[in-house]
Amino acid sequence: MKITGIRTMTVDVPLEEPVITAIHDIRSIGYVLVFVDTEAGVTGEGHLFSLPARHLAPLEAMTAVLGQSLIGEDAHRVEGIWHKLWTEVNFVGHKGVPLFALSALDMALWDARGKALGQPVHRLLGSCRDAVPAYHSGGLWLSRSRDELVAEAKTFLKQGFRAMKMRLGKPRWQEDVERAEAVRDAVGPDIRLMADANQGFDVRHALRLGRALEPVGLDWFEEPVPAYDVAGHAALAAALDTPIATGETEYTRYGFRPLIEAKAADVLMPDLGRVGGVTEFMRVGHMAQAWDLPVSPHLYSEASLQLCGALRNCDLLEYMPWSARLFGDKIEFEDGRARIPDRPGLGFSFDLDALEAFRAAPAAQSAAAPAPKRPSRRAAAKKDEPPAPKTEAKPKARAVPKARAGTKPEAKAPPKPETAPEPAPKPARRKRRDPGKTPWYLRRETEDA
Ligand code: SMN
Ligand code: MG
Repeated sequence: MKITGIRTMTVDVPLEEPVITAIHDIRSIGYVLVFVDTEAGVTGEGHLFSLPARHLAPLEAMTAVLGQSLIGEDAHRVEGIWHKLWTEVNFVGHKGVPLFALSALDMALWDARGKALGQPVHRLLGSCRDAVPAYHSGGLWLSRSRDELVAEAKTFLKQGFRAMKMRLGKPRWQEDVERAEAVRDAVGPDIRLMADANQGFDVRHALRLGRALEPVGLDWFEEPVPAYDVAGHAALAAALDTPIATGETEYTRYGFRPLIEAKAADVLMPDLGRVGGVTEFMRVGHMAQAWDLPVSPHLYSEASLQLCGALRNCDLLEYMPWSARLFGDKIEFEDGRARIPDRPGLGFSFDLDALEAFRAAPAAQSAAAPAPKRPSRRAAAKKDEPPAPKTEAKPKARAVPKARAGTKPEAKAPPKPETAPEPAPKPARRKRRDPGKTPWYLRRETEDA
């Protein structure tokens, strides 16, 4: 199934309310959507998200450039393509922006494979379950008062969730303990409760807090210290009965291997858009099986369902409602469990009509915009946060045709990639590229010949 084109599109979706964690002040989420067109008429869709949305421009550029290496390849050869891209980004790096791009492209390839074969991705990978327990992660923020925490936890219960995650990071560790106790009292002993410190503490603070939290019976204590402090995580994992979870900022199996070797994590949390896509997530999941460790996907709730459906040790989904607005299809819940979709591919297609209103500002503009001022942690934790900026239709300035999933390429003339960076200054609509004028760094071997 020959790949004929790669298209990208960026959207910036405002949140209903600002999200404050120990290290985040999030007002909107930026997404790069990527479309892999094939001569079979199937289009695979992948995506990555960016915090802050201002960083979309380099992420999109890398995705578009790397995507050029897919043209002419067989979309079913995901393993081969993964290694081709991995080799290509050796110089710029096997972490960061290149890995986001590789991840989104790999996601789109699996989606295309599934659509072409009429099978959900979990079945292509080898299925193990039809539904997975999900924990609600879209609340219980640091900015909530104790009463608000309790009320929100009860709302999640009413919605059917049997698991949820709160955030930690109050300046006084005693306050974090009081808040966790209040949530535990509100939900009862049988609900799975997790707590995420978002890397906000040093080891001593985390140890004191972790010891005081043991009676709360947390399912895990997430990122208690900075992610790069593997020894710190290991010390906490050894000292506490509460499991330690980490890994959301790691790239590839080479990021997870040292965590396992150092016994720094009881739960590994690969992020589909960062770890290296579906292909690499599976590798990390299988590597974790050799140590009998569970993995729980970080964000990417919709697409990650396919991994939960394919990995025996991936048995708890993080449900974050943010990305729901990207897709026409919605996650189906029953008694706090999310159904693994049986629709072909990843099972969630972009709702392009709805996303039109969220088209991101052009790259140059967003790159030039000043970074928003970050409030101090103390100020951020205060309850009276400013309201989220109003949703506005952004100017449609990107010179790309509206991306359409599943569109058939025209007969005999497969669509050319339309979003690869071009040397020519901003044409109103990108023209079909004459192969002879393709810049050398985007040219395929066949074109060189
Ligand atoms: C998290 C990460 C990024 C944005 C918001 C929240 C958090 C999680 O670490 O694990 O959900
Ligand atoms: Mg986290």
